Amino acid sequence: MSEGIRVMWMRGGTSKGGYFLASDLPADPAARDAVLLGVMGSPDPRQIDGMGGADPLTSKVAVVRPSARPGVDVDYLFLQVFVDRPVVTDAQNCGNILAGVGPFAIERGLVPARDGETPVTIFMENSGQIAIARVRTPGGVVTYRGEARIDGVPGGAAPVPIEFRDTAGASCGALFPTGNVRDEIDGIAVTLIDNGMPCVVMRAADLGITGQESPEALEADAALRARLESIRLKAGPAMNLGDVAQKTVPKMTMLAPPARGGAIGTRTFIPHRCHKAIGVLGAVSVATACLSEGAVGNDLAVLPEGAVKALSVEHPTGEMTVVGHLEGGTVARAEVLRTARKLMDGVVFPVPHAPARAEAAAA
Ligand code: NQM
Repeated sequence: MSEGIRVMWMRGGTSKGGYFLASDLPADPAARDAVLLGVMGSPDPRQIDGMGGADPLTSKVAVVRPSARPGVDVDYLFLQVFVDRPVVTDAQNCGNILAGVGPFAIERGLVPARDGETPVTIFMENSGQIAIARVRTPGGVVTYRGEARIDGVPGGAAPVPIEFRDTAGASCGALFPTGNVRDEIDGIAVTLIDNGMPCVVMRAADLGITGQESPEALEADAALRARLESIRLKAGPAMNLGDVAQKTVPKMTMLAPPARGGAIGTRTFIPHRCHKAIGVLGAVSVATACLSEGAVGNDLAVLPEGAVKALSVEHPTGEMTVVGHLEGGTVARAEVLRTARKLMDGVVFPVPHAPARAEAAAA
């Protein structure tokens, strides 16, 4: 394809990617994915011929359309474009890219802005769940400026609080898809959990690390990565995800006691690169494990009192606070604070013949 495609490039939380109207992309998923590989410049470890930033966190796409569902404003499909493989997957959701969906939908005229703040109700197609994002719109215009700070992003921006409902078991069918709060794989105690993101939760100490190492140090540890992948490939079918060799789920989170006054320390492989922070729904799932009696993490976490639990989830570049509302001992809904920023709005020119390149690279 030699013609340009309309796109908005945005930072959503601690991720970055292209936001498209569904009507601006090919309707056929294979043709769409070929275009998106070309947009990002994949497969190539440097993504030099595209917009991707040579990191899974900056090789992301949101496809947004008006929703036909009652009470819902827009449908959002998240697509992860692999950096170095010719693969585009919808097998996971992304709560960071989600933070830009509300502002994008208002800016593209899909949702009328109110004066002050505009709630945008979003159906997340990947997991079939609803999120409500509150976007700051003084005078009926989206503003990205503000004082809200999230770790992993320099400076302040307008807050985008997001509420998640009914996230339990979205991808795996149940919060604890094996029916157990704790299992064992390769001799390691694991909690297999899905509260919006399928995650394998382990104790860092059980894998011979402190859980305070840098992402670079952990990525350089080939033996650790091999152990994690062995556990992940076994966890996938056990979590009703099937063969996960070519999937970006489940995420692999190693827990340690908090080191900076938070509730829990985390290091997360997503699943082959170590996250510089932690994913949003990943953090919701990990926080839920910490709040579940008998789960890995429940005995490590420093938990606040009360039915509304604000858990500060520590990660390599700071922390993310997940507010869990408990009902009957389980997390009924969760909230996180994110920010987003429009970086550019224009036309992208994907590398032509991306499918042919993709096949050549896969061969
Ligand atoms: O868990 C990274 C991110 C994510 C996903 C990943 C996310 C989430 O930081 O909801 O946000 O785990 O692949 O954007």
